Amino acid sequence: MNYLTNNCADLLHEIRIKSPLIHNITNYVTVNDCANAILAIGASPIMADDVGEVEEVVSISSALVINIGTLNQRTVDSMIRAGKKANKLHIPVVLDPVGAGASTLRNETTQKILSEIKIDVIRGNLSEISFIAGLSVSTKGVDTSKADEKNDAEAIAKSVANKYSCVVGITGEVDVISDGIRIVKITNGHKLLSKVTGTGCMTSALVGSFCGITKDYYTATVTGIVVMGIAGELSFVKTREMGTGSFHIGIIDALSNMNSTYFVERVKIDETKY
Ligand code: ATP
Ligand code: TZP
Ligand code: MG
Ligand code: MG
Repeated sequence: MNYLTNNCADLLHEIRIKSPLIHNITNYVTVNDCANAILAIGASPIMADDVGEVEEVVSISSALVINIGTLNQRTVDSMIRAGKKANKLHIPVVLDPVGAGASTLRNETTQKILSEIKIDVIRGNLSEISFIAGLSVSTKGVDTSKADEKNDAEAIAKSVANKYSCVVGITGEVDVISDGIRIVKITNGHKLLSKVTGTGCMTSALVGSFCGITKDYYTATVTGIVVMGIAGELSFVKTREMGTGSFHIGIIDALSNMNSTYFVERVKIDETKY
């Protein structure tokens, strides 16, 4: 077993002991899935987006996840306030730039968040992260576009990680994670994961959960993304005849049964040092 697999497996064990509180400012499409994913992996969710309470809530949390999926003028203000408070208190901040590239509000908000808050991890699809890298994207709303799939995920992850001094996780059929120096590729997952809305949001919520128990955000990001991939594989084994509704619920079941043994047996990571 290599050291990265070993460290990820340790985090998986530790999260159920520490049960960190994870503050989410997220969207109304997948909010319940994110709360259940966080609980299933052993952490504790709080969804709070009113400007009147976000600073207090983030102050008692171990990590903040900002997801712009259904952003509006009111929640953007909350995101900025919560993010600044988290920075002041050295609480890790994860950004899921849902639909970045799709509208002026999403684009300007993504830029505002990245310029006013120190983000520790950005997790998104290739279209969203390509937009952040400054490439022109042919966006298809919140889903990654076919045309952007030709982009070089490894180069983009590395350059965005360096630009914002953070960890970047680009998910898809193959996931690519970089901290600007290291690059890891993950081939866990199942294609049905792209047919259920919220699997990306849940992945970001899981990444946030692991960031709540370690300062090693690179390992936390790898752990969160691999765990979602394995949950997809295990859910498909149980629900293959049934369709995407049962597959969706099977993901939460698999997360709740996840342990270091499943992790070590199934993990498919390939790390390159540059
Ligand atoms: P998109 O909107 O493009 O679907 P997203 O934000 O929902 O993006 P995904 O890229 O779908 O995020 O990632 C969520 C999880 O699904 C990750 O664990 C990823 O590895 C997995 N996944 C997505 N597509 C596939 C695929 N074609 N094959 C295997 N796993 C996949
Ligand atoms: N519209 C706004 S947010 C959202 C949709 C469909 C959910 C996106 O979730 P994910 O995890 O990126 O599929
Ligand atoms: Mg998806
Ligand atoms: Mg997404």
